[in-house]
Amino acid sequence: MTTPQQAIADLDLTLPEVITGHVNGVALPVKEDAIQHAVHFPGTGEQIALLQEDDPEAVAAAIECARSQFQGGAWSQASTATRQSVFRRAATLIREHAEVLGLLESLCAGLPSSHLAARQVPRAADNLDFFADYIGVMAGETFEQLPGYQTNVTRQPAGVAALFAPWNAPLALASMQIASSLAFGNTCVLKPSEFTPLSILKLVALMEEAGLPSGTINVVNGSGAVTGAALAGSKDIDRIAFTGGGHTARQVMAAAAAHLTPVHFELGGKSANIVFDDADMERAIDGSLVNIFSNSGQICIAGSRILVQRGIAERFMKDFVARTEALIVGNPLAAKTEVGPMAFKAHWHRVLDHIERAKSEGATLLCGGEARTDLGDGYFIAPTVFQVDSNQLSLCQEEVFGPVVSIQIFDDDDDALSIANDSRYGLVGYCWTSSLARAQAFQQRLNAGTLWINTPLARDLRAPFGGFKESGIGRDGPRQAAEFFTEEKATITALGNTPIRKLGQSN
Ligand code: TXE
Repeated sequence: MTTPQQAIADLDLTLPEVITGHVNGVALPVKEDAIQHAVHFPGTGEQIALLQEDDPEAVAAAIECARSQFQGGAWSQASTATRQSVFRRAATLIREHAEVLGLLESLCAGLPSSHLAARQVPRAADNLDFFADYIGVMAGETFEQLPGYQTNVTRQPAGVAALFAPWNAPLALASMQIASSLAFGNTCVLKPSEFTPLSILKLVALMEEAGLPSGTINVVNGSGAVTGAALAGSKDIDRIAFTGGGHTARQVMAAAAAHLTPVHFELGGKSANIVFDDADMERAIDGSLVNIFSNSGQICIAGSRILVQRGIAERFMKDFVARTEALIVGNPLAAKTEVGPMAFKAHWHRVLDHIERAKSEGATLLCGGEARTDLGDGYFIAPTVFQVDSNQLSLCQEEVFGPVVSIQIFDDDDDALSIANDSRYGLVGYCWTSSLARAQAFQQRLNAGTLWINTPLARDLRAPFGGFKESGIGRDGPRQAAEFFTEEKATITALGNTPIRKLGQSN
């Protein structure tokens, strides 16, 4: 078995004993009296490093650094060509360091490293390239309808952005927050999850190597309650982008309300994966497996509620369960692993609690349903399939965020739609059918930000991404990011001697 130590040595890496924040281009010093959190490798549960918590004073200093960099203009007023070339150089460096980034991500988040190096790490590079392209073609607006006047609408960067990255896909998601704020000239203070700090620090180092001025991205580390709360509650930030859970989002929003700081939220989902009776069965099974078991189910777009039409239900369930039982669960550093552990121990317990609750609420267990303690001390859970009769079970209403899926049988399209929409979330949906008309009719009535038809995730960065209801506020996307991370401004110019009312001349 590949151990973390072996994988680290193979890539000639050295992990810091104590991970600290990164402000103004340098790692913060280790302080004797600071609180430290242990960072564990979820594949074995062993401690791989310590994380130093940044207290409110350290957070304030990071914000001040981002502010002074913003006001200094080295990034906020850099030409578009400069920002494009830094992004593109950083994207190239990310691709060159894909293996290292994949390993660092895997060491903290427990995602299979081969999957990371092949998919999620390149995605971080793609995010930067995409925004580099976008800022090269985005335009302001001009209105000429008012006779004698010309109106120009332009944008300027909002200022300092506070970015909160989650632990389930830190690189892919933090890089989207970084790209969509920095592209328009903002600076930022980024807080990674306390469980997954390593890959993000490397990403920031690569961006600085690519020419990003020091102080443009500052990283603070620590728990949500201390470091996160200090950042979210600061009066000196101009925007908050948060990816995480709804419970935390409510706290962040309450903190932001004190200063009316605009928020952008990418939260959870309980997405329906609908298999109609005219679906290509093999494709539907392949896709449904990917939709729930990618990232061990720790993914906001998980297709965690499979709805299958009665006529094909028996065959679908039989094949789906057989393939689920054949999934390779194990060490995320092993090349063949398909399903890794949960990212951290408390989350492992949380997912196991969901499973027990589903059993006690009467869901029928078709496979899995337990921890894989036979695999050692890692946070493994057997991929789990339940059959349910009701969408009201907590299993169908609450985001489990693990390798756990429910299957419910439906009779007709209206039935499927009403189950799919019966959720406080509305992030995405998937449907499998050979009738495009059927899929389109479904698309018009599904309350979700994205519908994938006959495919698992295929991300088009041009399209908006985000959710209805409790799945979030706002959308990722180029135009949407421009709207959120800039202040829009109108300038109205008289083109000649347009009349002006004469006041003070009544005598
Ligand atoms: O992460 P949290 P949690 C969902 C998933 C999961 C649930 C809870 O269902 O089970 O959320 O996740 C920081 N002020 N998603 O609680 O709390 C924290 O340090 C400011 C969906 O384990 O959302 C971390 O950096 N910040 C999701 C970040 O918030 C605070 C991804 C996210 O942590 C804070 C992750 C505070 N008071 C979980 N408290 C997705 N959309 O992909 C915590 N934080």
